[in-house]
Amino acid sequence: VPAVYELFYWPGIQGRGEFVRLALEDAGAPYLDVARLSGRGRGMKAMFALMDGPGTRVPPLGPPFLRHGRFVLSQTANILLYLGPRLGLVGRSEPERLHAHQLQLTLADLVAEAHDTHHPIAVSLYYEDQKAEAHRRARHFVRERLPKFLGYFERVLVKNGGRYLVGRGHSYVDLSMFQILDGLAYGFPRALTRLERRIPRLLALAERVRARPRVVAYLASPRRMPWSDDDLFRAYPALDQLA
Ligand SMILES: N[C@@H](CCC(=O)N[C@@H](CS)C(=O)NCC(=O)O)C(=O)O
Repeated sequence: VPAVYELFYWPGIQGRGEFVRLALEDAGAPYLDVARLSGRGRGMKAMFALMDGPGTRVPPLGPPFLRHGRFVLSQTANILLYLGPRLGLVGRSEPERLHAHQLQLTLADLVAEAHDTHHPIAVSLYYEDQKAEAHRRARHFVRERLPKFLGYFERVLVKNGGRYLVGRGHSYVDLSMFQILDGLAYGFPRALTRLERRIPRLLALAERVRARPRVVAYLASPRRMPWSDDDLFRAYPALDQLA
């Protein structure tokens, strides 16, 4: 019997865990969202115990991480590199898998830069204690970095035929692109609206992903947590300034 997938991530936010959740959900894979459960071997305590546990050969610096049998693996893109072939969410050839990974790592860079708009100086400080720097950082993000990243992914998509970001079919990269556009619509609605006509194929891709039956079911379920201002993307209007 193949071991059930166990995801470990902060309960209460979508965060980086959501890229892994979406893949598991879209594939209809049995999994446990361990830190959100209670009982023996579950919850946040279990998450911390595993991070520092003697059985964890290479400990993660932080969540998300995945346990599959006795194998523990962290880094979002790395987890998806592992899950992709097992869930049928990437093509078969090595070049295609590595290109999917390339795109996923680039999405992770975008996620980090979006995060750093509200935490430009230190993750350990509140947004309120780094507001001036946050505003300055966000201005460059919205004007320079976001158009660059989204323009890049639009080009990649068009070059690949316009339907999928990589290979000949749906992949975890398409799911992650959907998730990021959903987060941007929450955190940077004005900036995204301004860019809309430059990324028509990406937006169409996100709508196709949103309409996938298992994604529809997942988004309507209590397993999908709402966006909030404790998350990667935050609805701070001061950061969503175009001028
Ligand atoms: N590059 C890693 C980043 C992981 C990460 O930053 N995790 C956050 C939560 S989303 C965390 O709790 N990190 C602990 C820390 O950096 O101290 C990934 O993509 O998985």
